[in-house]
Formats: sequence, structure tokens, C-alpha cells
Amino acid sequence: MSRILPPDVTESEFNTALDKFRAVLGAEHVLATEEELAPYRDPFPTNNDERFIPGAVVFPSTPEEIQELVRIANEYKIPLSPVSTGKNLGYGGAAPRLSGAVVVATGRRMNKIIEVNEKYAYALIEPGVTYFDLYNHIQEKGYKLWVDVPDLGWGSVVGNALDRGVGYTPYGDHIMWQTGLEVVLPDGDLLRTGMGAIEGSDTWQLFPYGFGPYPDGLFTQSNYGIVTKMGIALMPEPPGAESFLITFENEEDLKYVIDIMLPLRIGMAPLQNVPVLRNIFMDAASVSQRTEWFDGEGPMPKEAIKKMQKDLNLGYWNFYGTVYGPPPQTDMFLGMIRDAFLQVPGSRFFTTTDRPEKGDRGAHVLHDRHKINRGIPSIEERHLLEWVPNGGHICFSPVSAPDGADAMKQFTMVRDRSIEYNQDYAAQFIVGLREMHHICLFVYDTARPETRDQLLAMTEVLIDEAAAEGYGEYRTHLALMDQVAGTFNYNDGALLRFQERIKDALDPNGIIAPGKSGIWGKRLKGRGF
Ligand code: EUG
Repeated sequence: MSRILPPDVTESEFNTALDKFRAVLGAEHVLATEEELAPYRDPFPTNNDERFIPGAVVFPSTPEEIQELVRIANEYKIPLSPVSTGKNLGYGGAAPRLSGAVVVATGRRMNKIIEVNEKYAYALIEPGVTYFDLYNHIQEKGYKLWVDVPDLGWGSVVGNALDRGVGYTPYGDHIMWQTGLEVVLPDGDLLRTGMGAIEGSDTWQLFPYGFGPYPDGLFTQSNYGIVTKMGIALMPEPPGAESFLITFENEEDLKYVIDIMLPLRIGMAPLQNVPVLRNIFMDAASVSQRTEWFDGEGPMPKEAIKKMQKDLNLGYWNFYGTVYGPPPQTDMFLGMIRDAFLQVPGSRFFTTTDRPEKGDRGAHVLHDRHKINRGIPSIEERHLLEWVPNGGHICFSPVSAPDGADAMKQFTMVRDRSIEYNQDYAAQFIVGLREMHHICLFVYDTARPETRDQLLAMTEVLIDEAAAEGYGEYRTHLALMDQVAGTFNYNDGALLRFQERIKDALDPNGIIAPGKSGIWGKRLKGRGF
């Protein structure tokens, strides 16, 4: 296979640039053979074309080295695509949006926990620190602090926050709890945001806003720089916590569940964490394979869905959350939550003590959530991919109002399309305060390209169909970034115009991650596919 080069770069220029990268980093920290680059491709490719293929991978170890890399990249017009650990699996993994770009895998060697401050409950870390790393470090030190973890704890704390990922303790909105960035800009300048802009300040991780315009958000889901350090607030360990599961029998119960939930959540009590409402496909896929329930082609029949519910002792919808505090408070909150939701006919309420894990497959998710909701990283949810052979997934992730009718509208929209396109729709509504991330997970057999093509086609239809109703995605796969950016179209796309102007001002050569989030910059607009 011939080498994949970025636009406007000859093979000899590319090789010269790689040699200069080697001179900065050491030859062992520059990868360029097809075999070495394979792990930096999309783990679940959406196509058979040469899309999202890295041209090389580099492993810097300091901000100064990254400054050098950026200077060389500008000289040779080599795009650099930063990732931290690259575990963004349902959205493209470590792969670059533009083929030929050099992946800057900051996480490989920049994985220091620079500080964990117990008194003020924060950490200052490099991009390679995973949730497991930070959790284990805190355990070893004996600090009474929790890290908010996402569904899968193997990824980067920095990477997840920069992609505006979420977790499930009261600190679930990761970018909201971010407290200060250090960034290498596209021209090689080095920036610290917030109070970090004052030499020797001891409030960098205490007050994120600093003085003047607040730039931190510009480095999330963006291509305006390479983040080399980040502060993150940690939650002081509460005196107690208990998790609960409430099951609801029918698809249509969604409406009532959401309307009951909102007032309990928006006041931050009694629903204190980021609760989730998962459909039976999501929970069944965590503990079983599709063939156990239905061996045929086509959408799963109603009776098979009922059988999953019955055998796992779950509902069509399953609501998981956790209460925190001293036992008199958690008992009171559990009682309030129970009384409110049990108004829905047929609903049932369980705590972890009502459903011991042993011998109860249906309780597996409850116990996994009990860990995650207490800041203990887990990778149990990876078993979702075993639902079908050679499992891969694409996520469709629109944001919904926390309103029963709205949730029902989104649910029926996706359910009906997934029946039409023969896909199993594993649904998870993740409740912030005033919105829900509606995560639609489609697990498919990667060895069957026709299924994958159908799934991608369906997702494209859903993006437009949702946009027509005013819904937008909070995050998307590389293959869908241009389309999703196009749906944020107020005033003929004023937002993307603004983003492109910032791009051109900071990065006139279009060096950093061209095409990320639909932002290409002048030089490469219309040149990537
Ligand atoms: C999941 C959660 C997400 C997402 C994609 C997948 C969970 C899978 C909260 O965001 O974007 C089990």
C-alpha cells in the first residue's frame, strides 16, 4: 500500500519532516510503518476507503517538544492530530479526521499526576493520566477524594473533559469541573489559562476564570491547540452512598418517568448525581448475546424483548441513580425517590441490598453503576460489544430537553428508524440538570460491511431528521462531523463562520487537526473527504 500523504505535501517533504520529528523526539518516538500505525486507525471503520488514516504517530514528552513539533509542522505544512489516549472508540478512536495527518499521541509519555491537593480537592494532570491511574494514585495516598469516571475508565481524564464527556457522580459534567489548562498553540506559543496566567499563582486550580475573555471552552472539541496540562476538581468522599434501580415495564412509561424526574433533579436533591435511564437492549447487551433472545434476521420481535425483561427481572426502562451523605439523609432521599417514581403503574424499586449480584444477571448493571457512581473506574460496559459477533458501535448522541413528550418524540424517532434499518437500538438517557444526553448505541457486526453501511446511512438520516426538530448532537464520529456542524445553522451558519475565523487567525497554515468538528480553515477547506 502506498503511503497516505496529507494534501500539498510530497513524499520527500513528508520524510524530511519525519526526520526532523525524530531529531526532536528520538527515532523510537516516531512511528511510520503501516503495522505500527494500525492501532491509530478508527477501531470500527465506517467505510472501505482511505479515510481517517494517520500518516505517522509521534510521542512527545514535554510541552517544549510539542512546540518544536508544531514549528516543523508549520514549515512543512504537515497536519498534526492531537489525541491523549485515543479511547474515543465509538467516535473514531485515535484516528485523524484528515488522512495523512500525524497523530500527536500526548498520552503515551505525558502521563504525570503533577499534584493532587486533598485540602482543596483537585488534581493537576497530564493528558496520559487515565481514570484508573488517578483513582489508583488517590487510593495509594489514602486521600478521601473521588474522581468522576465515565462508563469506561480506561481513557484519559483530560481527553474526556476536552471532548466534553460526562460521568455519573454529582461532578458528572467534566468540562464544568475543569480548572485551568496549559496549551501549545498552533504557532508554538505556550499558554496557561485562568489564574495560571499569573506567574507563581497558587489559585490556578481554584478559580478557572482568571481575567478577561474566558478561552478554555475554545480548546474543547476543537483544533486550536494541543493541551498539555489540565486541572480537574475532585469530589470529597461523602460519608455514605447507596444506589438504586427503578424498573418500568413499558416503552411509553418514558414520558412519565422524565416528567416525574425533572423537579427531583433540577434542585440537585433528592436526585444528587447524573442518573441514567437505560432501555432493556442496553442492559441485556451488558450481560448476554443477541442470539440468546432471538436468532433470526431483522428487528427483534416484541416477545423476545419481553423475554429479556422477564428473564433479567428488569423493565423496558431501567433507571439508575445514587444518593450521597450520612445515612439519615440517604434514607430520606431514597424514600422520596421511591415514592415519586412508584406512581408509575408496574414500576419496581430496588437498592443494591435488594438485588445482590450473585446469581442475578439483571443486577449486574446496578452493581456496576454503584461503582461508577462512587467514582470507582470500571470497564464492564465493554461487554456491550459482545452483543453480536465482531461487535463494533457507532453512537448517535442528540441532546434532549428533560421533558416527557420530548424524550418520547426522540425515542420513537430513533426506534422507528432502527426497525426500518434493522438495527438494535440500545438507549441511554443521561440526565444533566436541564438537558439529557440521549445516547443511542448501535452495536453491529464489523465483519458485515452491509450492516455497517446501513447503520451509517441511518445515522445520517437521524442527524437531519433530529435537526429538523431542533435537536443537535453533543459529539459525533469523524465521518459525521461536517454533517453535524452543518446542523448548527442559525443565521446561515454564523457559529461555524466564527469558528473558522478563529481557526484562520490562530492557525493560518491549518496545522492542527483539520476538519475536527467541521472546522477546516481556509487552506484545507474542501480538500479533505
Ligand atoms: C456512552 C456514553 C456517552 C457517549 C457514548 C457512549 C456510553 C456507553 C455520555 O456519553 O457519548 C455505554
